[in-house]
Amino acid sequence: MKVEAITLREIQMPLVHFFETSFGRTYDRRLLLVTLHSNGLEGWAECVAGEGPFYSEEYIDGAWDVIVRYLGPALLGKTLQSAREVSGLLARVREHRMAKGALEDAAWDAEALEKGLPLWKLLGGSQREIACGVSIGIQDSHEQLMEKIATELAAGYQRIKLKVKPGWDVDVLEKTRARWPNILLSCDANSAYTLNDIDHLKRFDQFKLLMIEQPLWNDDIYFHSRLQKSIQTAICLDEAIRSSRDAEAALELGSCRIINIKVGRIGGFTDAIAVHDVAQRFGVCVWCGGMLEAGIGRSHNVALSTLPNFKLPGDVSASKRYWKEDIIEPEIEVSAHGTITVSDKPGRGYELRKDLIEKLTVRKETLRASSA
Ligand code: OSB
Ligand code: MG
Repeated sequence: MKVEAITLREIQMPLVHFFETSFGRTYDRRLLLVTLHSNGLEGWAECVAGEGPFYSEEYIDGAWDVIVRYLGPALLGKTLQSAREVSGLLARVREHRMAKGALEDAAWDAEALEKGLPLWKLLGGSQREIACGVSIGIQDSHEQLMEKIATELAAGYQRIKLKVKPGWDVDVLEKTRARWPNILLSCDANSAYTLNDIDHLKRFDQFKLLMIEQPLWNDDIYFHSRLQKSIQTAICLDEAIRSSRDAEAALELGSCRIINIKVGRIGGFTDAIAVHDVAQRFGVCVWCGGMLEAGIGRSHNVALSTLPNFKLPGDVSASKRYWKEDIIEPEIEVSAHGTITVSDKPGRGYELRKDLIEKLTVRKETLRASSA
């Protein structure tokens, strides 16, 4: 695969319903799509950097800039045997994992097409049907939240995750458990608490949660190990796990009992698979997180979720929960028992709606190898 050109484009899509976490509310998404052009093939990926640096330090304009200035030039004109070589070529740049991940995953997308293999098989996946859960944001009222939970359970989703923060936590969990005593329930704090909240977090134990996701600082591993010793609820790390080294450190320290894998946060499929493998070695289950992706990122998450240690329902849910119209065809659909069945078609298994993508594009730039 020769990297002849890379196209960046920003598309803008309004969410069907706003999404609120402890770090803020989003109504409209600005999405960076990356296309890698090679021998007439196109590999596509979606950069998961947000509109602002609030989930992590990365954000769409920063990702665009670092790709144009540094990451794109490091790849252009190179001939790759495999997408696995991409991370080595980009390693001189520190961090910027979401930007790197988009380039690497576009290369995986192209490699799957080149080899005529479904992407999930190329990644080493084995599960034909993946289990789906939903992440439900902070709402304007408890009633609105209860309604949303009821809708998702009726749709068949296997696990409900509620976003929490101080002031939107114990009451909300209590109401949910009172109405649905037996569902698989978890919560995600996106770093809204500190060690001063240990007594408060102990109160979560009564709700028999599957896990609490990233309660403490986004970059912390050590203090989560202290917290895990003090609470019964299993901690799941999201933000803090950026590499397989982080995963190993966290599992050795006992900082978590579950890991959320987001391919963008970790910087591409190669390292996401490495985190999956470390967790498997420790006998710890993983699940696939989401970043409010449109269809390209969503289909990549589906492919990753087929690896054998993705044993818990992920945040990989139907396109229609987020978008009036998704940019892929068919859209991601979830069965009445809360699963997605993977396709046997080569590549990501979902066609692009290029006319729609074009219509949504607000900015576009193609980078080419200088001496090509
Ligand atoms: O922490 O998992 C998170 C969305 C944006 C940023 C961070 C997170 C989330 C979600 C949504 O929880 C998951 C989804 O895409 O459905
Ligand atoms: Mg999370």
